[in-house]
Amino acid sequence: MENLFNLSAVVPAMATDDYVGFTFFVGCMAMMAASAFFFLSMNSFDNKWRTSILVSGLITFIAAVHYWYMRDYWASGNGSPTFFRYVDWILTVPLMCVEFYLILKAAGATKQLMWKLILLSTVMLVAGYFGEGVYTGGNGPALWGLISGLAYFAIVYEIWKGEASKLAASAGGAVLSAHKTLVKFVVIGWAIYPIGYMAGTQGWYGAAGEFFGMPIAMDVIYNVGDAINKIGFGLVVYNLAVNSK
Ligand SMILES: *C/C=C(C)/C=C/C=C(C)/C=C/C1=C(C)CCCC1(C)C
Repeated sequence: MENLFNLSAVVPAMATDDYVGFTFFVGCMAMMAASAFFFLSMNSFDNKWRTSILVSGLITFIAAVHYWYMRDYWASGNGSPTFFRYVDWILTVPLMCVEFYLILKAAGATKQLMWKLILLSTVMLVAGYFGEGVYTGGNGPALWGLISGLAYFAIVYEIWKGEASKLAASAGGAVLSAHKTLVKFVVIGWAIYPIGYMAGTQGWYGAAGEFFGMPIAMDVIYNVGDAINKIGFGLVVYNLAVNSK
């Protein structure tokens, strides 16, 4: 009964030298702040941009909820929250694909293009989860990582050289430049994740893992990647709405 009033016994405290836990904590705060920013600014834009800004806010909000949980999971000494990490991604990455569709819709983007990107991102993430959480022995992580990587390259091709890039070129102006920036996020920003994966799983690429020092660093890499990509993506869309108000 007395424990009821002793918060430290109920809420796990995070050690001040726990730098991995700290990145979960800061990540959570950043996602919350970004969500408030996107949601509150939404109504100041023209109708045609509101859904895009709403989706930006949903991406960071879903991440904020997961980071809240993952921060706790980590602080309680459970290690890497692999399952919830992937639940977060399987919800937010398809929404990032929806962003591409939304900004290119006026230029003629089809639902088919949207579903293609969503399907590829699902393959990329399910394969990644198999390698990181299910088939973790032997060649498992390398094999599933390769399959995941192929789906990743297919996404890059589609938005950089494929149909999406042609639509962006035909739209021109602010839409084209926003599309180009989003492509850079996918090519450079998303490439952070396979590095985290190599640091956290066993495989021929072991040197990467050893250099970074195993699972601990993997979460730092993923947390930094999420902050850059989720908030950055949202800001590109926000900037597009501002520029073409
Ligand atoms: C907000 C979360 C985002 C943008 C997550 C993106 C995740 C990836 C691009 C993950 C990619 C992976 C590979 C390309 C190979 C190894 C396995 C993954 C899943 C880490």
